[in-house]
Amino acid sequence: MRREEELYEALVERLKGKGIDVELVKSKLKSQRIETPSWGYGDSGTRFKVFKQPGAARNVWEKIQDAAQVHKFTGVTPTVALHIPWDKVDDWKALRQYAEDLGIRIGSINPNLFQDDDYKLGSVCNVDPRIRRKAVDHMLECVEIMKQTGSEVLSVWIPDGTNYPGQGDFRARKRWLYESLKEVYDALPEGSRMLLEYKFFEPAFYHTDLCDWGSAYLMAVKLGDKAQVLIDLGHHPHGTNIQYIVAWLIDEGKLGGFHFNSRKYADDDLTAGSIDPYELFLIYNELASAELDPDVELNVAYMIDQSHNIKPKIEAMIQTVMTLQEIYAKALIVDRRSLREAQERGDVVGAEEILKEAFFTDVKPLLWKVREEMGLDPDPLQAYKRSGYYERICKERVGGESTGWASQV
Ligand code: PSV
Ligand code: MN
Repeated sequence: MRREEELYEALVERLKGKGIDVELVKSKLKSQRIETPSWGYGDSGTRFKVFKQPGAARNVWEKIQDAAQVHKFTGVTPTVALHIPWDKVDDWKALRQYAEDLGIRIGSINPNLFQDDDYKLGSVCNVDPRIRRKAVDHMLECVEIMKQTGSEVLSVWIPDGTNYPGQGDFRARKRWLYESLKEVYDALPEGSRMLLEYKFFEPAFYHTDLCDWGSAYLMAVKLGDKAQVLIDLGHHPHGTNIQYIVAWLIDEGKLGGFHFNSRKYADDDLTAGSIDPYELFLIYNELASAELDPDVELNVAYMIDQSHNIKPKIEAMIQTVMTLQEIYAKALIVDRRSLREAQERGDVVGAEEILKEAFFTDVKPLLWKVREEMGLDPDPLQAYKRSGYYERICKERVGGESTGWASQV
């Protein structure tokens, strides 16, 4: 027997001994879906410098090519998120077809309300009705794009806020925010959703209009069933218990989506799980616990929101996807029956140990088996590196302008 097979058999034996349904865990891992962001494939940087990378995608067509590569090697990333106007094209039907021919689909549509000179003092919360109109019209344009691309998610991040006390009227801005979102909400295509992403600071530094899960939740409730909250892991003050927010939003039926990334200091868009994998595990633990509960209805769009400023972009994306698979697997093998019993006994140490045991279990043999059964290479990162794709795009993608963070267009 091969060593991988032996390790897999030993793990299965151990998990079965704890009453874990290994086939269920494997089927959950096979049906895991993660959306990658078009902007993660193009050049990006900080406000100090964009370091251009050889082979980086220059336009949406090349971004889709790269997203398709990530799906080819991981098998779990069949959709790509677009950012408008960075990814704007004349013929949406052609773009949709192009993606489908490469084996993927267009996922969420992300309006951009932060890179137009008119938005200096805000978009939908701007004191000037002309600018508020422009921002709403841009979101309505994104709704049209959803219809043409078959997208079911409008992912809205409102960057509005103020930099100084007295600069704006909080209550008036709140009403403008709601009115604007309501007009867009009412135009959403049948069967689609609006996800509201909050962020506590940046680009504004004194206050932000949609700053936390409470404000996003409130807006989502006022708007209606098609509006839900999106959690971007980089958008909280230090020390925030994100897993608790996850649990509350799930329980209220208002958790709609995730932007996976990681951060050390601020919204750095670092690789998910790179700074605190245990935090990511505790977040996934809440998700897995709800998924395995027959009384809970969940419809969560799992998306990556990362800009790979110094890592090779496709490698970084595959690394992220593999991390999300590994952490999800660890959450799926938590011994939930023993955990509940420990909680009922008031056994604090025992309960915590159950979580730690799952977290520290090496689930790689399980993922190896799952990938083999999916007809994939068990090591997507190495398989991609061997494929020669990177060398090819470095030769082919020379010159030309980039769309996205690097160009600000
Ligand atoms: C804002 O920081 C954000 O998280 C939003 O999701 C934007 O769409 C994205 O980053 C742009 O990179
Ligand atoms: Mn985000």
